[in-house]
Amino acid sequence: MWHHYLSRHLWAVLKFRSDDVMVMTFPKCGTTWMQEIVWTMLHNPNLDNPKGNEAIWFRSQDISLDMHMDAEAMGGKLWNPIMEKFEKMCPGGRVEDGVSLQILEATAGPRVIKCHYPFSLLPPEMLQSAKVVYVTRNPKDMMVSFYWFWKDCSIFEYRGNFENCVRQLMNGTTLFTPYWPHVKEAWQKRHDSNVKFVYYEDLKADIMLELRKLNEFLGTRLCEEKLEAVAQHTSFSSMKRKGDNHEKDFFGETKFNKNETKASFYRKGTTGDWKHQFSPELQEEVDSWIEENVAGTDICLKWALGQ
Ligand code: PPS
Repeated sequence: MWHHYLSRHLWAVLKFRSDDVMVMTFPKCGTTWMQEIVWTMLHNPNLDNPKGNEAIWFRSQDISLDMHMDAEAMGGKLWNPIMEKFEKMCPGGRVEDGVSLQILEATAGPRVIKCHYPFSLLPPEMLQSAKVVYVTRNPKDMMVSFYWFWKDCSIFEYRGNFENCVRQLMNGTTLFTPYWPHVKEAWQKRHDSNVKFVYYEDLKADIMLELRKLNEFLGTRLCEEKLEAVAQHTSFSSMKRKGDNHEKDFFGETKFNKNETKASFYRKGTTGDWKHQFSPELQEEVDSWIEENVAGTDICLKWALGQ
């Protein structure tokens, strides 16, 4: 489905620009956090840009979202709230030509583009112009986050349990899998001058250190005081406070079954939550999967084993 969609629409329409910044991730690894960080550094360093009050999902388009708009792929169900917003943002636009793409075309630079596709599905020449910030996370925490998102977001109608979800992620039978090639392709490109490889765990451990590195990578030249302000503005509590109100705008009333579960897109925002979710047997299985896949590579994820 991806290849069909990509060749039919995406690369025919999307032209990368020299000031584009793409936030690329396997889902649930810290995409939204990084989108807000990059957008704020580029567009709102004084925290006075009124656009900053809009949901990040409207300021930073997701090029992998259009795939979900395919009525057939989603069992005929379109993301209505997004479509309504799209009509306002892009009058006269045609859904079948790619919603995010048309909004992106009309977006003033520097654009912050969200993407869950791996490098191998992107045109190689992209890196001659656009910069890519790739974020990854302990795969076990990604799995927990993935599960709760699928379970609580009513639009997916996910009926599996945690183990089912983990197995689908491991055997590559769910959206955006396979996981390993996604991470490994980015890892291989980590020394490219237009690529910044970031760990969610490093952002959690020392946000200022990571912001200083991003400042250099993006060429934003923000002083320490401004970086401090960005750190505050993009902290989990700050993003959750604003973001919980934005969820309805983006996903519509039915998105999370809030009354039953108090669920939210901004769920916990921590590292190591997997310890509360995995049985010892499942942990062993996932650890073996990680071990097998990092064997023979220098990819830095061995620290995710055991613990
Ligand atoms: S998505 O749907 O793929 O775009 O999701 P993604 O944004 O990649 O991942 C969602 C998880 O990131 C957490 N999150 C944050 N953590 C720390 N700080 C900030 N500011 C932040 N914003 C979002 C979010 O809570 C999800 O993780 P879990 O573990 O589910 O809480």
